[in-house]
Amino acid sequence: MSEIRNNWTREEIAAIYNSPVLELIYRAATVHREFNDPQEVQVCTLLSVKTGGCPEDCAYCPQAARYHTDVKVHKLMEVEEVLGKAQEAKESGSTRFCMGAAWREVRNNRDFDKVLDMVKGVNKLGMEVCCTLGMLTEEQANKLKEAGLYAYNHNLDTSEEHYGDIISTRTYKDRLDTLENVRQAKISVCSGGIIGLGESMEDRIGMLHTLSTLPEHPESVPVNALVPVEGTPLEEQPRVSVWEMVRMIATARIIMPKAMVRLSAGRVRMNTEEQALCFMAGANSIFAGDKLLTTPNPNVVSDQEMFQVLNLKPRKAFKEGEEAVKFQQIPSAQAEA
Ligand code: SAM
Ligand code: DTB
Ligand code: SF4
Repeated sequence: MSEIRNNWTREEIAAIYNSPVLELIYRAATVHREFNDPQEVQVCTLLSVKTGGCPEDCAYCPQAARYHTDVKVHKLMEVEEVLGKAQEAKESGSTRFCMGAAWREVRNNRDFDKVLDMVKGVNKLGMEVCCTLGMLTEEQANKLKEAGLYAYNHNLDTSEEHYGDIISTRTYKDRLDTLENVRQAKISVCSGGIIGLGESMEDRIGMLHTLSTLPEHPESVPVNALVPVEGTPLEEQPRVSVWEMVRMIATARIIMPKAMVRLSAGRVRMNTEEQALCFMAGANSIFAGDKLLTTPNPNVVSDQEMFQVLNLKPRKAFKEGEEAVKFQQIPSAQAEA
């Protein structure tokens, strides 16, 4: 039985990351089976509840006010409208609903009170409710927990060494402090990063090292492939190869065996076979719905078809409670294998 370790060294992680790719996938698939049901994949839906106009300078992000992108600024949505979207997501088979806001940090104002109401409402629907709102204080994390927040997403994005080339308006330590505030409030931690930002292999290993040596591993680790957006400094970045995605996912799976490893942004440019390799390598969660926050994502029907072809089943909310069977049962989906 593999053990859960928080003392991985960079050298150990590099050796795993650089092992022959088919051996790497085999090892990750083996570890995956020790801790998780390999057929089970969590289906999450994202909603941008406050879009664009962000004061930060994250080089990849279409929502930063300083870059000229096609994203239309939208103030915080109304609670009822958000709950309607959550209900729709639930009906299409999602069990986790994640609300994102283009904020640097949460402020103690009326908008935050509104977000707390959204959290309460989504929780009542029986979905796992997640938010990604930027930096949080301990007190704000406690308030979100009281409102029923299940998980909080705050990505490290890249290694500490590469961070300054991507974001200058806050520090790596700010990110880690927020993760600590989330952890102390007993909220499930979701933290991962992006590949394709122009980082080196050492940067990828550095990020995985930081995540896997936190006092507790994040419960959820999103691996995003950069979606290059026109108008951002990274618009011209070349596409990452599926093998790089597979190596990241497999390494994350091996060093953080119990985490949900999420195949996040970038799926629109991957076919079913490529995504199957990622599931084989231990990915066990996706975002569903034709939009991530502002960029396109595969539509629900094509994902339902993929689940049927690959014999995957959506994971239930909180691992119990109401069953989400709809996602895999659509009469039109033909197994095209
Ligand atoms: N403003 C908050 C923050 O930065 O924490 C929450 C929203 S922010 C859009 C959430 C995450 O989305 C970022 O940390 C980043 O990892 C990811 N992201 C943003 N733009 C992306 C892109 N173009 N491609 C891939 N991932 C992206
Ligand atoms: C994460 O790691 N990826 C999601 C979620 N957490 C919030 C966001 C991806 C955003 C991709 C760019 C966009 O759609 O704006
Ligand atoms: Fe703002 Fe978040 Fe985008 Fe950075 S990633 S610019 S903090 S919305």
